[in-house]
Amino acid sequence: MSTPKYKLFYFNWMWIAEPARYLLSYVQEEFEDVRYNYEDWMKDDGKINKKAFPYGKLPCLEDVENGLKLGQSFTIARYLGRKYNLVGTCDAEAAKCDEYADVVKDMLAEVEPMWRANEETKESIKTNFLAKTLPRYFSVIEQDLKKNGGKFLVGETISWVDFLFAHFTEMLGIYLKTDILANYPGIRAHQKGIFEIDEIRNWRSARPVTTY
Ligand SMILES: N[C@@H](CCC(=O)N[C@@H](CS)C(=O)NCC(=O)O)C(=O)O
Repeated sequence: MSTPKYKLFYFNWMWIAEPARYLLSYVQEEFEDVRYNYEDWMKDDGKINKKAFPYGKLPCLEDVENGLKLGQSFTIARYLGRKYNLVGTCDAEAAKCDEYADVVKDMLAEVEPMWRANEETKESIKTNFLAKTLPRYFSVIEQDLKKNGGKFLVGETISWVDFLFAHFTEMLGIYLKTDILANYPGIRAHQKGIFEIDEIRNWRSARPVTTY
């Protein structure tokens, strides 16, 4: 068996590591998909060497060929995008990829406090998100997609942010238990198009089943 070129370390979730898994599947690079048990990680009993990972957090991508151990999920996805020419065709397109990724980051920053919030706070975060945050960003991206032909967010070819955006439009819907794409047929079609790519469909049917 050949040694995989990459090791991706995360928990047994999709959440912020899944765009990297999509990208590695799309470019058909073998990777070791290392999944820690979150409860074991949080025990802090020294059995897991957290210092081996940047900032003691996950995900971490190890690029075996050059020894790089990279933290920060969006940086990991962008790194793979750069390595495999999935960053648009000019600086302006690369910047638009970054812009859409930062939109996702803004949305995540609003919903992530729900993990630790009590029921009442959870409900108010969700209500605010669905009423204000989502329309603010999705109405723009819906139009951008339309202007761009519907298949890809940026330019005429697929980019790393297509995988990231398709993943989070699905993940946020699951997390909020709401059909967040009901008013955004263009974003729904974009997500469907990305998930129908052979390599992505294959990964989605082979990956471990997890809720998040
Ligand atoms: N901004 C970072 C966030 C990383 C992060 O907070 N990861 C969480 C899991 S989603 C983690 O490692 N939690 C365990 C810990 O902080 O010890 C990224 O996008 O990678």
